[in-house]
Amino acid sequence: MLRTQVAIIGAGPAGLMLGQLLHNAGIDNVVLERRTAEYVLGRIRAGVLEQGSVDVLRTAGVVERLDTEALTHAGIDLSRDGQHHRIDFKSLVGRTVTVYGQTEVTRDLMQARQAAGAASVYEAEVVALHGITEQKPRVTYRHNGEEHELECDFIAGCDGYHGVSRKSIPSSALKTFERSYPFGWLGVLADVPPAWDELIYASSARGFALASMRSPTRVRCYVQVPLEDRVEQWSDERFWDEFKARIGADVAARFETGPSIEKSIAPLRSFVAEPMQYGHLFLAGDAAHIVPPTGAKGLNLAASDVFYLYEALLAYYRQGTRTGLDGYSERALRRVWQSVRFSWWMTSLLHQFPDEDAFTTHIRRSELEYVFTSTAAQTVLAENYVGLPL
Ligand code: RFL
Ligand code: PHB
Repeated sequence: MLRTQVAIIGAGPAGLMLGQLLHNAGIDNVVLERRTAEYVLGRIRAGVLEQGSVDVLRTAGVVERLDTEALTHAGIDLSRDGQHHRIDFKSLVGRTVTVYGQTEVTRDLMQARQAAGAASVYEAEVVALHGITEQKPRVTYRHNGEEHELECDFIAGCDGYHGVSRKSIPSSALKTFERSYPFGWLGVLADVPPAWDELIYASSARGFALASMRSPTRVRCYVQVPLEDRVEQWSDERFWDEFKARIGADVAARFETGPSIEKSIAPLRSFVAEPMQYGHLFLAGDAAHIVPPTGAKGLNLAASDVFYLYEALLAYYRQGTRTGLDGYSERALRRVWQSVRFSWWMTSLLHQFPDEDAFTTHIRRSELEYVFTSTAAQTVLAENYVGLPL
């Protein structure tokens, strides 16, 4: 049987960030990932990092490429029916965000882990967690057609929403909170220069659209679609026509589109599981919570969870204190709910809700108007978007 100090399930950003922080601190860990590294890198997801997340990556020593290639954005554009309003983070709260794809974060972390010689097993599906409440928990996983066992002090469940970790907590010990939204986001990645300097969050009568980017030569764009829609129904041409109709005539007129290199639909949902720990198992990232992408918080919450868990494990191995570990869930959840609230608010503010009554539509319009005209309201948005302190 293999043995390590911390068994990390999942090589998404949460698992890889934790692995690097622990490795640098001399705490032995093994990362078990169900998919291949290439598959993990092929999933196109988030694109915006809060300063706190960049700081975590800096602590992990994985910022060399980020420091030269990432884009710094000092604001976003909120538009309604093609009318643009800039939310100036720099002047409102004195902070900025970093535009750098989740794929790049993951790639950098994978390379750093490989260079450090830390153990990762890909195509290793964890099938069960054993003895979570005992001194020496174990995880069993399937790799190359054989079953293997890994014994550890702690298990970090960084295996996303569909992983086994959360499901291993007895349902009597877990409370879940959920809200699904009646729409999804259709996203397209394309190698064309963005016709916008900052991200545009666009509310329009046809539905929400987001103009984002990955680099000066690559865009990531989204449109709100009905839940029933399938990617096959959306040719590139149809997507770009719809995107242009929502984003504003000025931007549409100067934007040269190109063929998509990735296209996918994701449903929007809020989900929280409490507590984020059980015995020697600690959940981090999407394993414990999901937010709709409108607030750009999913990846950033993974980073803050991991940072709290890292501090707690460090205190345990360096000073022998358990207080950090005991308080992990409470500390992490406080920040999680702030981001859940903000993501829900941004989603409610900017999307078209089918079958909504006229009163609610008026309230939504009025709220957006308030954000456009009130510095106080803009400050609230900016403070949350750039990220609350860790
Ligand atoms: P991840 O990235 O899902 O990684 C979990 C990893 O665990 C592996 N795994 C297992 N490994 C071994 N054994 C098992 N039994 C396992 N079960 C699962 C999985 O293969 C996977 O590699 O979770 P993590 O690390 O917590 O990171 C969280 C972020 O990925 C997530 O919050 C964001 O990407 C959310 N998100 C978005 N956030 C944004 O801010 N902006 C976006 O545009 C955005 N788009 C998205 C998204 C999440 C999506 N999902 C989860 C459906 C689009 C999608 C489609
Ligand atoms: C992205 O670039 O994929 C992105 C950016 C901001 C969001 C969501 C997604 O709020």
